[in-house]
Amino acid sequence: MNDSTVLDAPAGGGPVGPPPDRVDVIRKSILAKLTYVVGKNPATASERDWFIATAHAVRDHMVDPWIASSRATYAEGRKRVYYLSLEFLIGRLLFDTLGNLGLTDTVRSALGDLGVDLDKLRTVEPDAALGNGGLGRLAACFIESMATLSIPAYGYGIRYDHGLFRQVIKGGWQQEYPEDWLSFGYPWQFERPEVTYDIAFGGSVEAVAWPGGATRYVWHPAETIEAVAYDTPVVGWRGRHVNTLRLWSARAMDPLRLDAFNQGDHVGALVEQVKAEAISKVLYPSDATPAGQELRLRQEYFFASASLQDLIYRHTRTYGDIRSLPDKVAIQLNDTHPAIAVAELMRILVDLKDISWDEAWDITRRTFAYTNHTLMPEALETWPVPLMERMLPRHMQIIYLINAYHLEAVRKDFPQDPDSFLSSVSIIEENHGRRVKMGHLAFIGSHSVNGVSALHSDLMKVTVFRDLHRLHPERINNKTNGITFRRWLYQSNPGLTRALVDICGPRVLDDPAALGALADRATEAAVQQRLEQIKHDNKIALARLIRDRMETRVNPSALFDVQIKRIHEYKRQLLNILETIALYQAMRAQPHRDWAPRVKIFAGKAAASYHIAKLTIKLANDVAAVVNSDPMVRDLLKVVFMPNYNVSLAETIIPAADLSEQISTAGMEASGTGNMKLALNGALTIGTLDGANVEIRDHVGDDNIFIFGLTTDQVAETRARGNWAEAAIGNSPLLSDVLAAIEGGFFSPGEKDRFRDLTGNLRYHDHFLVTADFDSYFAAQRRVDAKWADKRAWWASSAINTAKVGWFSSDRTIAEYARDIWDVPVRPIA
Ligand code: NBG
Repeated sequence: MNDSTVLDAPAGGGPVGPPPDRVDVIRKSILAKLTYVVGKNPATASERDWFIATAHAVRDHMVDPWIASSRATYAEGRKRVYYLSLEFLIGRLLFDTLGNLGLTDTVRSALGDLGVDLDKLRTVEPDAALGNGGLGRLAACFIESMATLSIPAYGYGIRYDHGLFRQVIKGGWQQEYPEDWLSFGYPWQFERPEVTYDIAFGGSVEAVAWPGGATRYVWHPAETIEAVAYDTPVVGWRGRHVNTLRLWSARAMDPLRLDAFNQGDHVGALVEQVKAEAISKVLYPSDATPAGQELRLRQEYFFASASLQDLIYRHTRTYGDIRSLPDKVAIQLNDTHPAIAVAELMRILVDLKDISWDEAWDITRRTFAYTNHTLMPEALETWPVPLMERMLPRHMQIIYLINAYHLEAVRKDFPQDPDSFLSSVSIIEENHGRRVKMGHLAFIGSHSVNGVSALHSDLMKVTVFRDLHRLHPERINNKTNGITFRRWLYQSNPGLTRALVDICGPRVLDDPAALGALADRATEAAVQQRLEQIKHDNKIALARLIRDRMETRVNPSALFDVQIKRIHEYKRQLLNILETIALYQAMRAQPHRDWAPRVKIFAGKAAASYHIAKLTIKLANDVAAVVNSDPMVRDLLKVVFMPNYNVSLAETIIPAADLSEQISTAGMEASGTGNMKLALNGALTIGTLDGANVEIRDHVGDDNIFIFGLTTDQVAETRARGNWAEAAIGNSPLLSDVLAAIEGGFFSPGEKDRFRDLTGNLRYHDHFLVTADFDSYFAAQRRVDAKWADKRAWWASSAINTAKVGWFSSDRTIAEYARDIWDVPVRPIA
């Protein structure tokens, strides 16, 4: 399959196909890497050896533009953006890098000459999963878009030894195994052993009298470890600009205690090292569930402090004066995980750089901006005051002082407001044991606070940040999320990309607005046939994967109905499973009706400690086992739960999807980004008016999306009324039958109670309104069936989805951040 020619063509057309001399150069370079970096000869090299050699050869092509980008930034005195994120869900890099450098065909030919298949190498690259879900993947899309728009930027994060766990499904249950992305080396990164910073913890603070009556605070830490930098170059589209993803690894100051070792205490000699290095050992296994662990706070301070020290060093070396920091530096806090950086910057400015408190605060606020990614109260980080005092005593003092000034201003400006208002805007939570509210710290320490979809940003103003918003009505703004089309269209769906270039012109690769031309031709039979054929080919590829991995056969002509995302109650995979059961029962009752054949595809991981989510996975698998072995629905319905969802699996599922499930309880999904990827690839959305679904509907139009269920306001009203489940179940024979089947052990023969916790929740604590939305969802699914039956209508809608979602490019999102928050210029490609 040679699908990439179109991507290697220069902007605006021109000759295609790699020049032979270029192929020759790359071939020699790959061979040299195989010999001198990997230390193997072609006769004995494995695919992995070839991958490492190829990655090194490709990496070479990023280094000159990388250095040039950095030089130009210095020479022009350009402002830099620093994106601080505890997660970067980058996935594989080979094809993305090749595509952006315009080298895919060259490397394919060079490898072909050597008898090696580039597409096979693609699959041996480990999938770097340094993130849990949407938040981490967004960070990865953003660093690529920043490079594409030639914004000088660094992504800062942690180089976890072990990323998100590997999910294995055994007997229908999720099991977690450690992930090992580094075990064969990671060819994209440069180790920077000379770039290290000391990171301190614990100890005490001494108040020292200073000449002139001032007091200075000196922190005497109990423990110091080192942060070591690892750099991965990130090249933008068309290879114009290269930025850096700098990830920190933790290292003990001394590798071992030699005295203890020599006395025979071999384990004790290593204790310090183990403790220090635990910080970058594993990605914290949480996705919008409470963290509450000391190690997590150590991780947060570790990477915030290392990143700040690094950028301040760069700044002062270039500009001398720290006071110009906000003119030359914008720091974006990706959620509250790096929020401690607010206190750390104040400490550096006041304690180490001798800047007055007021001036330091002004610098801090003008430098930081904060993105909020969730409204769920249980996911908003707070840290117990005693833990903060013990681990970061000086920072705790600084936070108290920030809060004191903040509350003083509030009292002055809002003298008539009651104490409840003061406690609501205070950084310190006094009610459930004293805790530091990191969202409040980030809000108060930033000049901009943004949400990630229009609905989410509006809700922020009336929920979590209602009172802070009253104090600072100009601060909250919206930046609707986006996705990088390079990965989520060009690399994952080359067939569709080629069609779009044919239909919309080559400009479409550089300017997503050009996709609009497809809408004008959405009803043309030839266009529709081509889109259908591309989708069919992608579905065959996915069907093969399903057969190989799960020994289940699915029919590529059936409707592929896809829900792929973290497993969470608010995302309501359970609603989808209940509807699957209802459909199954209906099919069994009337096997000869003209049902639209469906394949229900689920994938996603549950947090290891999240009982209900894990039980939901089990239910999906148990339903799959019954349905898939029932001859009555053989050609009509299949259910598949694909294990170990990750970026690479998403790249195979998304181009093959017909229907995109975005069915969260309204008001709960901050944005969603899978919804954008699926719509771009021509899937129709079935969804609630939640997160970015609302804006997707605005773009594609009501006729090309299946909206159902309660709105945010109706959710609030329903909850206020109470007791909705009983009525919903009582009024819905379908839902009653579904629950009866589960509770009767139909899917768990011999263990009727297996799903008691799920059905019990539905009947008595249906917080996510699954029962309330069930009938409306079932009806929407039947509208899906009807449209599917009318092929012309379906493919017109599919074309319109692709045509109308160009706005969801992360280039657009990043350009908005650049203009409204960072105040940096962008250089668009088109
Ligand atoms: C997630 C939201 C998603 C959103 C991504 C990226 C967290 C805390 N939030 O709806 O749940 O798309 O962030 O903004 O992971």
